[in-house]
Amino acid sequence: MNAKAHPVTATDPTERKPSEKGAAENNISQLQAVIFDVDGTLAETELAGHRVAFNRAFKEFGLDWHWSAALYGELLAVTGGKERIRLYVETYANQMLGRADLDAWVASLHQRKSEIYSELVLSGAIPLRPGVARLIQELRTAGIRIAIATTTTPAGLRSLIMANFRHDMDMLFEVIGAGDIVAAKKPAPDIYQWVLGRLNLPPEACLAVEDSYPGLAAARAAGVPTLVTVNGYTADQNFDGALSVVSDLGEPNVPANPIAGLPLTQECVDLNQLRTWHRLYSETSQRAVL
Ligand code: XBP
Ligand code: MG
Repeated sequence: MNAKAHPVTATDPTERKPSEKGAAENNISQLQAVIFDVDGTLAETELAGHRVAFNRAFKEFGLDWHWSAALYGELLAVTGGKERIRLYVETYANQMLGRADLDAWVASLHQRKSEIYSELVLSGAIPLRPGVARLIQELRTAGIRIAIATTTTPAGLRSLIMANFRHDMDMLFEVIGAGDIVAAKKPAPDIYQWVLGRLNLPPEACLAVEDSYPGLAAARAAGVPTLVTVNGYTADQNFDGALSVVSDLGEPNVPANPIAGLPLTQECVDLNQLRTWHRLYSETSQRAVL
């Protein structure tokens, strides 16, 4: 296990005027929004969801490709389904690189994969991870703003949310940053910057929940303190710089396990725990700039 977390760092507020600085410090000392990743964080979608959908789409397109569980783990190094198909072509099927219509062909293959994924998810095949529904409900009740920052397509997300919450995603999440809405996918910070812009909040007023190294890197590059909930594909990744790393969000009768970073002081991650971590983060940030 390579997961460890380092002390959090602050953005440099010295560029702000004193009055702005005071306002910003007030803002960041209170948790105002939680930004969730989707795949691997809300649900274990990769192995039995996206991977299966890719393989079914390959068959329909007459391809003899098969992404095993292990190969898919390698391909997860790249985020985004179209980008992942391209990585496979470049690494294992480079005879396809000669196709003049490669971009359009990849897009249509991915489009079909996305339809299959939605059907799979709507059939109820992919449940939420422990604690996800509980925490989202608690945040809603407390008036904490909730957003999404994901590389997956909006259609797939809509299906996942509909299947598990019986609500349209726009009812649950105030801001949804998904798919190709930004050009550079995680680990680039763009999707987090886009979401922060829509929330009109500084990154320090938010917490991100991620499951992977590319997700953590994206959130950190945007300045958002990040909780990591690991899963089978990501448990051995490097989580340096995470605020805290835990096994999952846990449930009152099925506690989460602490892994690294700020300690889990309760049996599961709830709003109180998030506020405690965020307060410790804000205090560290403010001390670092004094
Ligand atoms: C994870 C991803 C996604 C999915 C596939 O996204 O990298 O690309 O594996 O989804 P995140 P699409 O963790 O940011 O939610 O095929 O819809 O791109
Ligand atoms: Mg993820």
